[in-house]
Amino acid sequence: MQHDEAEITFAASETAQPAEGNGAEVFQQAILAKLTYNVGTNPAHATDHDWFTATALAVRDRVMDRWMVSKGFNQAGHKHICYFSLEFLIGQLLSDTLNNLRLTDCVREALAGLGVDLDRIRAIEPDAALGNGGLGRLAACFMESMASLELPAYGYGIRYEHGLFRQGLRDGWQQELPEDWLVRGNPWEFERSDLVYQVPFGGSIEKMSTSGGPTGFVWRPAETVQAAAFDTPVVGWRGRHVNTLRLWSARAAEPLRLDAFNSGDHVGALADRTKAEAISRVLYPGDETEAGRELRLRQEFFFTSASLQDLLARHTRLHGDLNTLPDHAAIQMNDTHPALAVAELMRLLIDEHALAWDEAWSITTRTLNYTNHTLMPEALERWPVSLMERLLPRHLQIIYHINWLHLEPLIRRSADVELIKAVSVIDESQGRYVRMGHLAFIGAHKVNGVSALHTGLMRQTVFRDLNALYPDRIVNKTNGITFRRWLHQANPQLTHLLTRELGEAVLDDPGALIKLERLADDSAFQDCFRNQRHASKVNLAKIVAERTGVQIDPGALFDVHIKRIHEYKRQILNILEVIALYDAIRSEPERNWVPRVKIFAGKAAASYHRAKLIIKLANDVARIINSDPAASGRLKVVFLPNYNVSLAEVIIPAADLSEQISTAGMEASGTGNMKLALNGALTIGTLDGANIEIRECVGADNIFIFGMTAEEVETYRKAQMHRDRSRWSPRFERAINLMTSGIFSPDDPHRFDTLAHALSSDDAFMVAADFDSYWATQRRVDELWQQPSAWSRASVLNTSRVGWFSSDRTIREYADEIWKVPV
Ligand code: B1H
Repeated sequence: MQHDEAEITFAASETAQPAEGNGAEVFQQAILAKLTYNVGTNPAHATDHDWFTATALAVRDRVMDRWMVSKGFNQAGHKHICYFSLEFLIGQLLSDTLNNLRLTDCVREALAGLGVDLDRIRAIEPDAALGNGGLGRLAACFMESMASLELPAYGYGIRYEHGLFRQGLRDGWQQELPEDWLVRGNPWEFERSDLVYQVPFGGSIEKMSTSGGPTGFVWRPAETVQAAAFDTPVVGWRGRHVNTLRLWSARAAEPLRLDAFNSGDHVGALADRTKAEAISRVLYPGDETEAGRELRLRQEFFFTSASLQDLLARHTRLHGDLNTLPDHAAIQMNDTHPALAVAELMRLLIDEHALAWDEAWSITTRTLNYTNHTLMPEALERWPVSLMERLLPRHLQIIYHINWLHLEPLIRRSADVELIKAVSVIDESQGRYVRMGHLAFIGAHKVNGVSALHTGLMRQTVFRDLNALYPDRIVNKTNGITFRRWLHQANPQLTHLLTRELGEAVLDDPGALIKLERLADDSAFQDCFRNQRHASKVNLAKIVAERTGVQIDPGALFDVHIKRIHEYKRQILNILEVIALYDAIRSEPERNWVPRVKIFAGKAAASYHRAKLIIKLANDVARIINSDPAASGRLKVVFLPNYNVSLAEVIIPAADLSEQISTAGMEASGTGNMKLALNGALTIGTLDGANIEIRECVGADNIFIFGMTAEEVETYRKAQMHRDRSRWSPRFERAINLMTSGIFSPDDPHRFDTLAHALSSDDAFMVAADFDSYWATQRRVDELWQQPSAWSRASVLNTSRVGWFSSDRTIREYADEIWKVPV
């Protein structure tokens, strides 16, 4: 969507401008002014952090006018998108903002004139780590793409005081350390002290009118928590459009009970405050594991309710009639975490705005949409009915009625009881639970999966029966990533090469990357391509040395496995291959082994003991191999601590091989796979998630596919073959024996017995079954690496052919088929 230029000029000239122009000198003055008047220091005494804050504030000024114009545009009657997400994994913002405003060089020069190095001060910015992994990062990429496509959009979430924990390693064991990104202030956000909503909890409901049906009730909550808004501008490409990320912070309605305080109960006086503020205190660190805790439900309702109240207030102010809500707003629920929106929107419309049930239901189901991100049973949210009754009694009542209207036609036509049980929002198989996926599905206009395979599996498995009842509701929207962050900003060396060969247009149009294909066989270009990659690898080697003390050779093959640690992602398959390779190197030291560096990074959920043991295994294996002269120059193993967005930005441009080796059918999409391929890494992967579509784009010759397909996994499981140890290959057996021999854990030889036991009793993730295929495919990787020109060709083809994975494409599809807004 294009702005009306006249509208922009008019609105911009109405507002106060910061000093005109973007020259380095002007910027220098602006930074100095911020340093003096906002930070309160001077160049002689300024710390790097002071310089960072002053720079961020000066840059932020350049966003304000366009933000105001965009806000006017967003509210001028255009349909807007509200992206509801419990996670926004943003990372740092200074580099992103500078890149999108095309101000990086200018600010670098301005700071250099003041004796300050931009790279040094931008490293100081803490990551906004308000997410666990792919789901949260997707939300951040989508926000950036929506701004870049000039699509009116708001992100809604929680302003966690503490984001995802910092990962430390003590003797190879993960330690969770608190993360405190806000302690030194956040220069990007604006507190909207006038924007506060009341979010009720608990209490009881009363029937007010004698008429039957679900209306005419009042909820008398026991407690009310305030949601206070903090806004962050989301700057689109070339600064053309700026959207808002609105995050809610929780506060007590009554921060201090003065009577209690005065009578000497100083702790009790603050009890309400402590309880209320707990809601936005910390991000739940579980990734694809059911949190199932009361505080989590409070978080989910808190942000959903505040966001809906905000949306309805805006709509009422701009348009009056709530019946037109679906014409002016589309809400996207990022997984089921905001699925209470179905009941809360109904409650607000019926109880607070006096609409009839049918009217309210029509509005709700035309406004809400739901994205499913996982089919793993343990990640499907269910809330005990008893908990919901206590915390959200009115919502439970509304959910029962929704469920009744949903099931009644089936009951009337005497449908099969098993079918009714399967599609019911209430799971009564063992105890009583509210199935949030079902609620979201029934309350949504469209339901989408995040890759072609995943969407197909949604239709066949978890949502099979609901899909039969609502056959057009499920659609596929394969994930994407923003190239502004994951190519232009993270990899300036490659970007420079691309613009040199393809012109600046490649920055605006990811489709233009395809023109690189003609250079894939050009040896001079291949040299340039290898040179820029080498520079990134030197940079990563330096960071590895600083953070782990391990020296790695930038000439070796960098084999990278970076993501959350989870059994289905199969880091252990990779580690067992490392063990087997080490074993082979020791038995045949004279062979011409390809020098490899295995690089791991990722966090494990704090309570996921097996994942934490896998981290320890990686570290133990690394320690032994890295100190063995027999492996020297051939194999190194590195576990880089505290994987986060900023570290990903350093690792990805330096990766030669991208490990995407989940058990087929289990990784809904993956997005790291796209980032790595875009930056020229070849993928070794299973036919899972978006790997399948990556293969279609890059061509089967330019990707290493191995292992069972999702269908084969199903068959294998049904035949119980994953429980059959006699199927183990000798090489796999030997790797397991080495793991449990104590050579990697002489201090505790039995340390990894539980891992081995899990693999031998119930190899749920098919590690043994896929091992030989993985090993053989890794040897094909070795062969290709030994032909530098063939490797570079494949690498160039990866970069040139993955333009389709731009999140701009994904957002266009959502806009077109789900939100029905023009782009
Ligand atoms: C994904 C999650 C997730 N799927 C529960 N599900 C969470 C579930 O805190 N929780 O309770 C947190 C996260 N995350 C990921 O979404 C998929 O595993 C990836 O395959 C996918 O690429 C990503 C984005 O769609």
